[in-house]
Amino acid sequence: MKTGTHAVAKRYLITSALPYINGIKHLGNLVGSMLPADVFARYQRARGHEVLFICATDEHGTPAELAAAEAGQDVAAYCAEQHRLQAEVSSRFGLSFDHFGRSSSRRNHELTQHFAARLEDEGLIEERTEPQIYSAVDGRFLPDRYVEGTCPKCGFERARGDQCDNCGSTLDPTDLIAPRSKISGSTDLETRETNHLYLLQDRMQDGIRAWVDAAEDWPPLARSIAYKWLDEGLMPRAITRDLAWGIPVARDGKVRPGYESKVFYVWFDAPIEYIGATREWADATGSDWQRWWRTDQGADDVTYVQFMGKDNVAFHTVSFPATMLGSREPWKLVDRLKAFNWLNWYGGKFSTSENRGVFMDQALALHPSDTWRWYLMSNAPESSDASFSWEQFRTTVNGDLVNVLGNFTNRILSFAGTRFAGRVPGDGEAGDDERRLAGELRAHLTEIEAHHEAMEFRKAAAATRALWAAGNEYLTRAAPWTAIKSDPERAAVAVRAGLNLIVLFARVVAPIIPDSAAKMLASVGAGSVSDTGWPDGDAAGWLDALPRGAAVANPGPMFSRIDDALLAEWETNFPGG
Ligand code: B3M
Ligand code: ZN
Repeated sequence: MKTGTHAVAKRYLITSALPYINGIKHLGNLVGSMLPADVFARYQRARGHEVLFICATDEHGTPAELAAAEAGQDVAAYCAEQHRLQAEVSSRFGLSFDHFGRSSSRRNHELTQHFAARLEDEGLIEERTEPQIYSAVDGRFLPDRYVEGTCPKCGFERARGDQCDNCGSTLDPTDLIAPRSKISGSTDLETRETNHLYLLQDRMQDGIRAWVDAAEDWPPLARSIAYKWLDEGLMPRAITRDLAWGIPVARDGKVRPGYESKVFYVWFDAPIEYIGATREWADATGSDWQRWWRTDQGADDVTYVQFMGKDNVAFHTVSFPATMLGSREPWKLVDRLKAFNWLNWYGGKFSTSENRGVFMDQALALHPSDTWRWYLMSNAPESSDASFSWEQFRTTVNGDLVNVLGNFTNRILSFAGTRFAGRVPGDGEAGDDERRLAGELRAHLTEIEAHHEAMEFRKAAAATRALWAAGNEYLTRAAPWTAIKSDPERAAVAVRAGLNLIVLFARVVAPIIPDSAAKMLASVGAGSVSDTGWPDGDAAGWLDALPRGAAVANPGPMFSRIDDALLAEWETNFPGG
């Protein structure tokens, strides 16, 4: 039942935005990058394509330092532990990364320093002197987020040096009224001059615009964000910060004089880790990383697809391309970029700092990963923001998985068990009903494929539901439970078709709910998800693919119903609003 050699295998490089290191991610983070990237990776693998799916933790920057300080841990130890926890929960969610790396890896250090050196040699980096807040008590310059004070626009007393969380204005630390150090609380702050490296993105404006113009395959959200930045005009941007934790501003192993207590800015090194993590993967597996990233080494026939939340789009359509294009080296740039809106927690926001919403580890303690995966993908915030509610979660899980897919599987398996001795019936041949069904299945499948190719996940899920409905309607028409008395051969044909539909449904839904798909395949002895791949060939053949006479076994309910009591419990433990 291997996928046929239907088309020429392509190569897909797939990256998910890198989850920040400061704790286990919530469902909003998951649905905005890692999960859809996984579904796309699984789909393309099932189609027989060669996929490299890369992710990593994003470990530098002030939030990492602050979170480590809060946890009372050394920042390196904190990051190592959080990386392990995120890797573990990701694998329990079925995220099938080929590699889950770390932006603090040696490879990323090398690459980041390499890019900075190339950019400098191309005349695209300039050292600038700027006034910055120095704290005598802390004995250091304070990066933006380490300064707090009163917002000059709205009077909020806990505004940060980079922005006010109350009114949303973008700020400079020097704008704050009554500024104080976030580290020591000291108000003994002064403004001193210090140097930073600036990437002269303004000089790359035309090159980047030409590249965006040529990027035909981006969805509207990504294009409009990129053009907004380009139309406003690209500005030189500081790529160093006053921090201890990060990638040293060094070249050929020597720290740049005056940069002893500075590191590269987290948004400079984080996207480079897509390459860094690929090198980590290559080191671990003895593979060739260059054929994925260097267009002179074969990467020109890679399709590179990125997944991210909308707040990350500018960094991927402008800043990271500026780094790569500016190096004047043959790097592979993104071909297709899928951006997501927000999944909200009831009307408000999921919040890591305020611990609002459901986090990945908590979600798995409540219900199996597949039900979350199905719920999140079928309600993905694609064309607009979406809002989580327990009631909606229940409706989706009970309505689609329990009542439709689970019920179909259970009904046909138990009937085969009681009336056909737990075997795929051998009698009778397909008739008009089966031919009509095959035609419908082919049409649904074509639609599902188009949505997966277009990375339209909600639509892919909806079309998958429609496929199940077609199978259900067929069974209702064929009604083997009545036909068994009057026309046992017809009943045998219908049950055989039904058992084969379990296989078809499993193969088609596997990218979204892989564990359940595996269970479904096992129930009819159809091999593993990776063996079976995506259905192709003649649709009539799908209905007669299992060996006649083969044993089948009902594993019991595939999905568990969410009842009123459970719903009430969750609503109490994770209140909305
Ligand atoms: N870490 C996403 C965030 O934490 C950020 C993505 C980096 S992708 C290179 O908001
Ligand atoms: Zn404000």
